[in-house]
Amino acid sequence: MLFKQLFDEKSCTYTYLIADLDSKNAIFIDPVDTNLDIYIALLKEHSLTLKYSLETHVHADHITASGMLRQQLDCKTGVGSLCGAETADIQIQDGDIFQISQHEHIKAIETPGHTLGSVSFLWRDRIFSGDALLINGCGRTDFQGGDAGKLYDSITQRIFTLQDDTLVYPGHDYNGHWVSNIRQERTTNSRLANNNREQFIDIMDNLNLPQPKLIDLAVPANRYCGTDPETANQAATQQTDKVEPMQKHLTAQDLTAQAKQYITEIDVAKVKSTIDLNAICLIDIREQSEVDEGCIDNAHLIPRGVLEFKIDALEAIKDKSDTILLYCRSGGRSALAAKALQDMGYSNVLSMAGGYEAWKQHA
Ligand SMILES: N[C@@H](CCC(=O)N[C@@H](CS)C(=O)NCC(=O)O)C(=O)O
Ligand SMILES: [Fe+2]
Repeated sequence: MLFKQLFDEKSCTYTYLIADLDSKNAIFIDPVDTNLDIYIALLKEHSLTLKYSLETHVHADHITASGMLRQQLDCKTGVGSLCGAETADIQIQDGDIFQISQHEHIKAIETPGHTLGSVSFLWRDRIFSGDALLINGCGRTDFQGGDAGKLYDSITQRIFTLQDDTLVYPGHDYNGHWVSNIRQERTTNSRLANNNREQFIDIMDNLNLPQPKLIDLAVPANRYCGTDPETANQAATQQTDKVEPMQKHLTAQDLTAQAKQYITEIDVAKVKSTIDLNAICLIDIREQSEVDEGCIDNAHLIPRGVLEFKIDALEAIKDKSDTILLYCRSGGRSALAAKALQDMGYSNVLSMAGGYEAWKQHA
């Protein structure tokens, strides 16, 4: 086997390459866009075929190289199913197995808290903990559906329950460390070792960190695997036609259909005949380039990528039970976004079926 830990100095991000030198299959975890050439050269050097490019979460501080790796190398991209990355080929769920070769696989473990959809990956005696567990630290919990209580549960119930000598490879390190193990983090991590759940939540709620510099750019971009929506969609379609997944995973379409079972969709005719759009909170969740072609009057413009952490600040919403109507281009993204807001406790969220396309067509 080949295992490499690569460091992006600008964002202090760790990227991992795991490859089987017999089958020549490889997987990247958390690749960074600016290092694409290094990744491709590395794969070439060892004559490797990239099977998967996986994300531990939709990152807020750098742009992923997953979409570009998919375009250039035909790999599958995988992102946690609650991350809102609808163009990822695989919507990762707890327990998903990524087969590298006949005898080698990586298992996904849901570890929400840093973000709603964060996952970790377990390979042999190594856990790739993303930004859930960092060395002597942990990921912040103040954006993208982050939740300190959930993070505490993920770390204590899903990560610290692994064997003591499991190696911990984090998603970032800002202090020059590169690897730890479960025993060390369980017994010495300054946020976790001597604190109970309430104390941990209190620490996390009072970090007062500045926002990552790239957050407004990175989160929306990473929801499209770091490439622009049009190209990402095309690549995803081509991939589905060309390569059979190694096993059954949820596709973006499956996920949208699933979300629609939990949310309330309303069609345009009904919106126009029954809803006073000035009396509710209307949110257009499309990207700016789509909004530039027209939008519904008085809609708040909050792209899907930043919805979870901008919605709380929206003055039009006084209470989590206020009516919120979401729309996108054709009704897929808004269904997923409605589910995400529901999960955050908003109890009266509607998704406009058919989106802005349907709105334009309805006289
Ligand atoms: N200064 C960095 C911010 C880095 C940051 O906030 N990183 C996140 C992970 S995406 C975190 O959880 N950091 C934990 C910490 O700083 O303790 C930037 O502008 O990008
Ligand atoms: Fe992060």
